[in-house]
Amino acid sequence: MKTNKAYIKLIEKYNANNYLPLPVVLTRGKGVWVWDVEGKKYIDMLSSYSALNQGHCHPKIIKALKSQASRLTLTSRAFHHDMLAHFTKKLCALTGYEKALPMNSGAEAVETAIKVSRKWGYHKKGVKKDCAEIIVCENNFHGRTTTIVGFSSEKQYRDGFGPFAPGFTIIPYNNPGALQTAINENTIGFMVEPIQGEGGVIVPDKGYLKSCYDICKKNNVLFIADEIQTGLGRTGKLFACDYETVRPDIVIVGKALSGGAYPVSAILCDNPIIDVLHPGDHGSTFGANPLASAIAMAALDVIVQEKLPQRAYTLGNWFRERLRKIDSSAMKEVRGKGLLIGVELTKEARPYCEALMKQGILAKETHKMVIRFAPPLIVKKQELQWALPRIEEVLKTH
Ligand code: IF1
Repeated sequence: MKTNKAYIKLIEKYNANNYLPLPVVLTRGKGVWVWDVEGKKYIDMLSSYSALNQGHCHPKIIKALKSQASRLTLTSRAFHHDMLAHFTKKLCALTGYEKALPMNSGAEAVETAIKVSRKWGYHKKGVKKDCAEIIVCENNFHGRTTTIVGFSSEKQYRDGFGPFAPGFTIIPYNNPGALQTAINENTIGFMVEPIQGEGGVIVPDKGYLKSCYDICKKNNVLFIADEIQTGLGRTGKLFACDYETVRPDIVIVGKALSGGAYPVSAILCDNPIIDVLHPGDHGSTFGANPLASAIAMAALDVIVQEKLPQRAYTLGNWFRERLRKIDSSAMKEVRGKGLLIGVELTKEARPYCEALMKQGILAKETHKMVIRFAPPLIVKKQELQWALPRIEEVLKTH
C-alpha cells in the first residue's frame, strides 16, 4: 500500500507547484468524514470551501449522477435537452429569480455577471461605448481568471499575470460612503461578497449590504452579490443577503450548487437584465449539460429537504459560542455566520491546521492568521461535539 508520503512525492513530481495542501492524501469520503490512503479517518471542516454543503458523496446526489451518466451527459447548447428545463425551473423557483444562466466554475459565472452587467450598462443605462465601470471591494476574492485577478487587491494573485482589463474600481469593504463616492455616470455595477470568505471570513457591519443596495438603486447601478461561497445555506439562510432582505439584481452561485459532485455555477437575475443577451453573445461547451443539470437538481433538493440553511443557522450559533468559550491565548476572535466560521489567531494559523490534522480534523488557514471552520451542513451536533475538545486541545497547547 502506498503511504501519504509516497503519493505526495508523485503528485509533486507531476503537478504544477501552485498549491500548498496539508500533507494528507484522501481517497474516500462519506458525509462529514474522509479517509486517507493509510486508512486514517478525519472530519472535513473545510467542505471544499463550501462546495460540499451536502456532505461527501450524498446518496441522492450520487444516485442522480449515476442514473444521468448512463442516459445522456452532453448535448452542447447546439441542441436542447430535457434536464435543462427541469434544472433551471427548480433553481428559479427556489431562488425567486426569473432566469438562470448556468456555467461551470465560479470564476466563469463571475465573468458572466461582468459581461451581462456591462451589456446592460450600454444598452439599458446608456453608458458610452467601452466606458463601463464596475466597483469591487478591497480584499475581495472572485476567482482566478486574468480579468478577475486584475481587480484583486492581493499582490500575489496579480503579480506576474498582467496586463489586466480596465473598468474596475476598488473601494474599501464595509464602507457604504466609499461606494457613494466612487459611483459616477459610467458605473454599471457593484460586485460584493456578503461575507468575505478568502479575505478571512470578514463579516461586514449589520446594514452594510442594505445601505449599498439602496445606494445602487438610487444611482441605477446593479447590485451583484457573489454568493458562490456564502450561498445555498452556508451562512444560515439560503443566501447571506437574506439577512438584510436585500434582493440583488444579479446573484452568482457555484460550489454547493452541485454538492461537490461536479462543477456547476450560474448567475440568477430577472428578464430586464438578462434580456440584453442574444444568441451567440455568451456560452460554454459544458455549461448546463445534462449531467450537471441532474446533479444540481439533486443538490438543490437536498438543501431544501434536509433544511440545510436552518441547520447551519442553529448549529452555527451553537458551535461559534462553544469555540468562543475556549480559553486560549492564541485565540483573538471567533466570527462568522451560520457554519462559515473564522477563528483569528494571534499567530500564524498553518501550524495549528497541521496539528488539527494529526487530531483527525481537516481545516485550512486563510489569510495567514485565520483558521476557517466550515463543515458540511449535514453535520450532526454529536460530530461537532467530537471535534470540539480536539480543537480546544490544539488551540491550548500549540
Ligand atoms: C482555489 C480561496 C475560497 C469564491 C468566491 C468566486 C470563486 C470563489 C466568493 C471562484 C472560489 C475557491 C477557489 C479555490 C479555493 C476557494 C477559496 F481560498 F481560494 F479563496 F473559497 F475561499 N467567488 N473560491 O470563494 O470560484 O472558479 O474556484 O469555482 O483553490 O482557488 P471557482
